Amino acid sequence: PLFDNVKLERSGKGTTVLTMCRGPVNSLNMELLQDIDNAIKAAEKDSETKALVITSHSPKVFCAGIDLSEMYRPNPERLPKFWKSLQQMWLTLYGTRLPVIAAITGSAPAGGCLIAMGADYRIMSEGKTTIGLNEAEIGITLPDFFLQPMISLVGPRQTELLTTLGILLDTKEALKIGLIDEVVANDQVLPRALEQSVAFGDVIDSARADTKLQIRKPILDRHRNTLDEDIQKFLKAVNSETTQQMFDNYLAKLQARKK
Ligand code: CO8
Repeated sequence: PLFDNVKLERSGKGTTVLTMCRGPVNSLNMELLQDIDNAIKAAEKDSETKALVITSHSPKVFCAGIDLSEMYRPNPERLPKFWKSLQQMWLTLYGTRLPVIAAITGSAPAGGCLIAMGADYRIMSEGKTTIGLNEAEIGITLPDFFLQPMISLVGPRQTELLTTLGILLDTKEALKIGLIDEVVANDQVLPRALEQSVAFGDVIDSARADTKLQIRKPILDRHRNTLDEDIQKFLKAVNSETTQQMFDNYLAKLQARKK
């Protein structure tokens, strides 16, 4: 295989499926972020690929967000490289000319929601799954590039309400406010995503992609122009003892929930 943490497969009819497969929950460490970035670039270069579906190997979890071990008592040399790989993956995903359908087979908190928001269309499985930006629950301030795509999808009011309270939405609520576009049975998520990808892939490419990027340009430019500022904020936050203590508490809470 080309990548350790993602599978990239043509599915016929011009769609390539990118499956995140970093068990158990696709938490985003540097290697997974780099693999997602490089896999999207590989799909872009493939002349047979007209659309991309992004999904998870797990029927329960789409992506658990950032791997907390990258930020908890971090390796100081790796930390900036890790964050750069997230910034870069985001530029590639949000800015790709390919139409991207997120086949959200399970929960998508925090960074998992970010990946879903990078897509052009979101299909999520019904059930006990949740999606949203819950960083406030941990006690960390959301980076600007997490907020902007949510504002663009659900508007400033809903974004402010949900992110300041750190709320994760169930699929019904997420659908109602437009954070996702469809809810289907778990085993129908991928088939529906493939169907929808063909609909996007069939539109005259230049018109579709140029229009998409025209809409996304202000957000992409804003991110490109503040990469350094964003990394400094991140390093300052993670390197503070207060943040580290909040991670202590949050990790204990996650463990306790399982008992
Ligand atoms: N990072 C690392 N490990 C994780 C993460 C994670 N994000 N999420 C889960 N795991 C681990 C669990 O600890 C567990 O490990 P073990 O089996 O060794 O105890 C294993 O993965 C399986 O997890 P669960 O048993 O909890 O699996 P469930 O299927 O019951 O639940 C969930 C899956 C819903 C994904 C649940 O694990 C969960 O809620 N995880 C936490 C999600 C979260 O809050 N992520 C936030 C990350 S922060 C972020 O993405 C953005 C931060 C950006 C700003 C930074 C500025 C400072």
